Formats: sequence, C-alpha cells, structure tokens
Amino acid sequence: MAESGESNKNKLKLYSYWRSSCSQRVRIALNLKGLEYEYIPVNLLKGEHFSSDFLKLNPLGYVPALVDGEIVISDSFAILMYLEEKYPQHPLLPSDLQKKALNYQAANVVSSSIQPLQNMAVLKYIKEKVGPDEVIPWVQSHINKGFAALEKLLKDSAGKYATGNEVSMADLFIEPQILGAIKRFNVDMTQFPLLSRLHEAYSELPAFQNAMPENQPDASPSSVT
Ligand SMILES: N[C@@H](CCC(=O)N[C@@H](CS)C(=O)NCC(=O)O)C(=O)O
Repeated sequence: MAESGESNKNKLKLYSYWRSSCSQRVRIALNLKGLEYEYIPVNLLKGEHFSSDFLKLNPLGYVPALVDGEIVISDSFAILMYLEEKYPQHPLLPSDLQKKALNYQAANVVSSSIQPLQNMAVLKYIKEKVGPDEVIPWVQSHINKGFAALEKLLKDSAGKYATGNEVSMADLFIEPQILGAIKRFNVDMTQFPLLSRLHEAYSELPAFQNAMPENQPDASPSSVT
C-alpha cells in the first residue's frame, strides 16, 4: 500500500494522479507484487505535470513516473516491464509465448488505440476546435471500437481473468480503462459481456481495490477531468 509523505531513500516513488488510468495500471502492479511505495501526487488539473521538476522525470509531461533509487522510468508499459524483471514475485506475464503475446497485444489495444485518444490535450482540442458536444461521442467511439476488439481477441483465452485464471498484464490495462469508460464517459457496457464479467472479478481483488482512483491520497471526487 502507498504511504504518503514518508521520506525513505530506498523506497519506490510513484508520481501519480488519482484519476489517471495509466497510473492506476502501475498502482495495481505494485500492489500485486507487494511493493511499498511513496505516493507523490501530480495534479494534472493544475498543470503540475508541466512543471520543470516533473519534466526532468518525464520530458513528455505525462504521469506515471516511477523512481527506484537512481533509476527513473516513465510510461506505464516500460514501468511494468521493469518491475516484472526486477521484482519477479507475482509474475505479470505467463510463460506460454502465445499468452504472453496476447497480453502485450491487449495492453497495447488500451494504451495505443484507446487511452491516447481520450487524453486531456486531445479532449481540449476537440472541445475548442470541434465543439463541446463532440467530446463524449468521440471518446465513446474509440472505446467501443477498442472494447469490441478486446472481446474478440480474448474470447478463447479468458478464464476468470483476461488470459486465464491468473491476473496478468492485460488485466492491469483493461480494468482502469473500463472504470474510465463507465465513470467518465458513460459507455454502455452491456455491449461487452466478457469485459463486464472481468470487471466484476477485478472488483473482488484487494490489489485492484486499493489502486482505485477514489482510494488514492489525492482523490478529489468533486473534480472533473
Ligand atoms: N503511454 C503513457 C501515456 C501516459 C499518459 O497519457 N498519461 C496521462 C494520464 S493517464 C497524462 O499524464 N495526461 C496528461 C495530459 O494529457 O496532459 C503511459 O502508459 O504511461
């Protein structure tokens, strides 16, 4: 679990925003692997991700960023791969090559073909240049397309979780995206029975529960992004 404010040179530091789905992926991984970390909030609404201090950690100005001693990594996928190699307990990747590839593919459906299309800069651009009423339909169309693909992609491999009966990397990308789809973008999840079933299964796991946006120290349920 995260501990806020404690200074400990050896402790992992996670720069995170409570509602960031990319940060949530890493929070779940840290919880699954039983790694303690210091939670350092970066308020995206206040533009803290563009501060000169944060840009030293991630020149792109996105959360999450992880600091492990001298090592600084940003991008959730890179962070998860790093954690997987350095802290092999509770593996996030199956040893079966086909399943491993499926995990990479499902993770990238979310991280390349859904989430970037709903990022703050994109939504601001659509709101200002196209029109405020176009924001939700835009996001929904990309979530629907990605989720429809995931339903097909995972139909033969899913067990209790996305690629079998163990939680693996695909699950860490899928759950935060489902939460955003439901809570922020009003997506009709009845179209996606497999993803809805997975969402139910995740809601029972403490590692997923503790990583939920509302359980973070910087949670501010009244704010909108
Ligand atoms: N590929 C990156 C994407 C990071 C990213 O887009 N982070 C979002 C939050 S989920 C962000 O910082 N957005 C700020 C903005 O759009 O200005 C990752 O997986 O970490």
